[in-house]
Amino acid sequence: MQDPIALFERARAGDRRALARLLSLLEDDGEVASRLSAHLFPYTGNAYVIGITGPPGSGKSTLVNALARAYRERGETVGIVAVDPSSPFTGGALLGDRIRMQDVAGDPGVFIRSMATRGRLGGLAHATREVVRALDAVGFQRIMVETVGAGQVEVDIAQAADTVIVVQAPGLGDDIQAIKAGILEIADILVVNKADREGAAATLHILRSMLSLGQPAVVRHHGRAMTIQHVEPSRAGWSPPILQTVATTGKGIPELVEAIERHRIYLEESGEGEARRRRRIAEELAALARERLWARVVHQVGRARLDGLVEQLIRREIDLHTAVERLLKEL
Ligand SMILES: Nc1nc2c(ncn2[C@@H]2O[C@H](COP(=O)(O)OP(=O)(O)O)[C@@H](O)[C@H]2O)c(=O)[nH]1
Ligand SMILES: [Mg+2]
Repeated sequence: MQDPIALFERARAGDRRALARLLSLLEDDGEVASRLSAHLFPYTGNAYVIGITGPPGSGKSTLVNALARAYRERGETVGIVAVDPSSPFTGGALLGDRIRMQDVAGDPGVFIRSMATRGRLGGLAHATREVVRALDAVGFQRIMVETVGAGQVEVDIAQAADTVIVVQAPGLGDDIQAIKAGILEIADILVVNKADREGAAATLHILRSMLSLGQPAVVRHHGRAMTIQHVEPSRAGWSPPILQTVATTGKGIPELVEAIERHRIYLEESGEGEARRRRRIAEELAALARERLWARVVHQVGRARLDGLVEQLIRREIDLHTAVERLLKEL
């Protein structure tokens, strides 16, 4: 097997095949991945990460392509990670993503990585973060992570970004259910893409009114005006703008680039960026520690013993707390 550290050096020097191999090693998890991850960690923390999430077909990939072009024009290098948990194979949607991004696909300053779950949804968020860090470590300045905004894992992945863009499009996201799933709360910037389509104004209106519910509202109480704070503290000082774009023609893209820049400056000046990074790495540390500890429990105690405890729990012969205490004692 190739020396993973040498692979990293080659990837840093611009060898794209080495980079692809490197990412595969990281995705495979296990001992080599841990060693690699440890080795590249000191090189990370320089890229600006943008998460793009929203329903399938809203134009995320087309938007990513347009943004990548804009950043390339400014001389920045771009890493793109397309995550599709719904696709167990590297086919269908991911191939579509590549087609939508073909503008920038041949550009040496752009690297596109597609990720599918391959049946390990739990580890997808972690694997994506490792891949993003690797792209950061080899020097990509802007990293965009595209996810389908469907479930908790996708939300987790998007939230690992510095700026989170939530994309909606007329006719897709109008149904409140689709918008509600916690996705609006994580948006730093909202985009109504396909603004050339009928119904864009209606989508914009729905988003505006949904968003305003989360903003401080002035109400009258016993004749006096009172402000009700609904916003979470971290959101104070930043109201997510709602932009309209036509990703296929590039309309609205300069404004989107500008909004991302304003958000970046806001994060920096308010200290919120630092606070977010701190919170995120603490969460990742806890998640990884939990995973490792559990793996140790399974290894040392054994499946049979665990099955036995489950059996006792089912029969109510033992309670959860006692079961955990026993497991910990057996370590
Ligand atoms: N009319 C119109 N079509 C768009 C726009 N943006 C993307 N599309 C088309 O919508 C389809 C889905 O786009 P895609 O980027 O793959 O969406 P994703 O699933 O969210 O990544 C493609 O056929 C795009 O060409 C837009 O602004 N206007
Ligand atoms: Mg896509």
